[in-house]
Amino acid sequence: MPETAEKFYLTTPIYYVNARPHIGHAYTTIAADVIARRHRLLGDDTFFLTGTDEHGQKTERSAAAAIPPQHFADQISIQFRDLWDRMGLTYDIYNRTTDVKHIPGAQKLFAAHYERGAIYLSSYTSQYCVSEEIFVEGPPGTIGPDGRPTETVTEENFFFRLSDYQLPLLDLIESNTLHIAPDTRKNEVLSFLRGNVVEARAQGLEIARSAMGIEYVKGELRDLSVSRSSFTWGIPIPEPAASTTDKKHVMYVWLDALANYLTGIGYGSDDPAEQAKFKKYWPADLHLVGKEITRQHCIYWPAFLLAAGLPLPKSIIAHGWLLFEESKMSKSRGNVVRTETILDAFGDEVYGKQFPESTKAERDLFAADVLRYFLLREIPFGQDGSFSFDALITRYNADLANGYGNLVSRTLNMINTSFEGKIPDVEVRHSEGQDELGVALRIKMLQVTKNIEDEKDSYNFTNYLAQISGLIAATDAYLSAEAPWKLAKLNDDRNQQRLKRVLFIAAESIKLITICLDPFMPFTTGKVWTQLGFGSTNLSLEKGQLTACPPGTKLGPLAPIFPRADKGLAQIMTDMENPTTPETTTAAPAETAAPTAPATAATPAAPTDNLQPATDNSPQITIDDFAKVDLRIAQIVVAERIPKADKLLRLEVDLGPNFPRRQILAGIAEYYTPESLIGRKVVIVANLAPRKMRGLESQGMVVAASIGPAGAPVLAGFLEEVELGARLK
Ligand code: ME8
Repeated sequence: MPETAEKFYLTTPIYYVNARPHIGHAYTTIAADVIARRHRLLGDDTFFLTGTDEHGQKTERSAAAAIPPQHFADQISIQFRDLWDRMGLTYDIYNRTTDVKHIPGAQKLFAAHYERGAIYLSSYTSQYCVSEEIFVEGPPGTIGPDGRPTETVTEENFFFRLSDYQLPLLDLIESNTLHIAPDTRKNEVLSFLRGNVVEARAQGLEIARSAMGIEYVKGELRDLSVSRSSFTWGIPIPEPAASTTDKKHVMYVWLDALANYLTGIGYGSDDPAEQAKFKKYWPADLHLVGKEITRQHCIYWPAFLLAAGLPLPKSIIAHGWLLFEESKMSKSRGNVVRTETILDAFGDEVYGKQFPESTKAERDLFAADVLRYFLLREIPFGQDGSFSFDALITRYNADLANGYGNLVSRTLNMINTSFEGKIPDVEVRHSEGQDELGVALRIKMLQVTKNIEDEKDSYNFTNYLAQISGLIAATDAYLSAEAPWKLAKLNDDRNQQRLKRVLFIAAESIKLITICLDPFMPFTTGKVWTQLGFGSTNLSLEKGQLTACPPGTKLGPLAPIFPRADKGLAQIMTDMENPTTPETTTAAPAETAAPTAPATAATPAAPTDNLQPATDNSPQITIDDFAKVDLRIAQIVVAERIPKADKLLRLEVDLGPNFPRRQILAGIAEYYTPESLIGRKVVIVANLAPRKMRGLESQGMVVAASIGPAGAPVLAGFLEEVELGARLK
């Protein structure tokens, strides 16, 4: 731990706004929050950045014509921010790439590249993967990293001379000047930078050596397109570059997004306070990212910084993926778990039942602690790990309800009954010789502290938390061996002294455990802290205070901290995520247009007497019947698969400013991908009685033609622009 206060600047990726957050996004942001809290606890001047990445082709397409992309981005960005706030995440800036402060900073970076000759204008044809916003090498039809065919892009673009940075990057990374962890990711980056030496040698190509003597293939790194001219949703490239072309270019979304790490702390601002902030915090101490965006952070980003004459970040750590049902949890696969499910289930069902008077905010914070602990204890940081509700409950009950919570409650309750709620007054050192178990536990406390300190920069959360679990178990074992409940019944002085010592040492251990767990579970450790009687003092890891537990401290009011979670909670959460089977198989398509009812929109009103069938066997209706059906124009703003429901998509539709947003379940998953729907204008039946399907309420129906023998749905749409909420008459 640093002896003096140091600055510490850390970042998460800024998330795309094309879909709502899931626990994969929460994973990175939680880990960053734990690191930020730990540094603050150590007294470091800490700055923690997160935010949203809002420009680019993907967002432009998602927004489509009717919702301006800005409006669309606003709607999704606020969902991320609201969730982080519900979870009590302590970011210092929530940076959005559409923010007025970001745009001049990103332009400044581009201009710096241009002025230093790192950017030139050219035109080319390449393959582009829109969902990852990256160029891909290969012929037309190449499959991109998202598993779909790439698109051919022929454009005039500005190019960044990435090829100039092959050797500088190799040297910086090999020498660890730019630290990349874990090693697997570092080696991946290095091998990409080196190229295939064996093959190149066989072809007679030039092989060179880096400063550390490692061979590499010269010219392996290609220049990178850093502007786009075929769409407009991005930051305009600045002068003087802009005047060198007739086309309107916007910055490549990755250059724009990476620049946020600079602009979030004041780069590009005229305000002296912002400039001072930049001077203080840059370079970043840590960029935390998921492993799939290592190349952008470990190759593009340092090259962009070198080209602008800016210092490099100190460290880039790439963690693994959360898997759900065996594959990477991702919005396009539809196998996501929403953090809100865990907040609501653990918060309301476990904490809310124990403390009915608690506020929703408290229940959220409690559940956020449970998720924080689980993700960082269960999955070795850097590796992929599976998420399951069962594992979450098992780990919670074992480590928190039975482990930490039980230790706190049995110790403090005994102090309450035996010593009128005051931490016993005892001079531990004088009696050490008589109390081997107590001495052993105190040695273990020091060992754990040292081990944790030795690992402070490894971000090995699993190991850190395992050490704390070990100390909890050792303290429990100490209590069982000393049996203070028996000592309490023996009234002689020797046994009373021993009782004091045992409870004092146990309290001391709980204090240490609580301090160590605080960055991981800030809400619940705060409660333990209050119960220990230190409510108003700050948790502090300063040297000398670790083991000091002032005797005579009056305990706060006691109550269980971690009520047991029932195994049935897993089913509740599963139902919240994977609602139950619909009653009939035709129920799902009926939410769009029943495939068996050709080309009809809504379920017709009940047949009126004496009316003849009009087409096929549809009865005639009157104009009044038709007027009952409220058909309106809506725009799909969220589209997600529903796990284990192959046919259904969950949509959220925007009906313009006069109506609230609503959720509709549509049986079109076999025909439309969620991404292709976002931003699309559709016709909905707005006054259909809501109905529950798979545990979710469908508040309307999307109108579609039903074609072919299978009744494939084709969504109704308009050729002209129509405003949201407009009624069809
Ligand atoms: O890539 N497991 O944004 P993004 C673990 N905008 N982490 C996961 C995850 C999973 N299953 N799914 C997502 C972008 N993440 C760019 C970044 S930065 C200048 C621009 C986390 O919305 C993880 O941190 O696709 C991953 O790197 C990030 O979300 C990707 O978020």
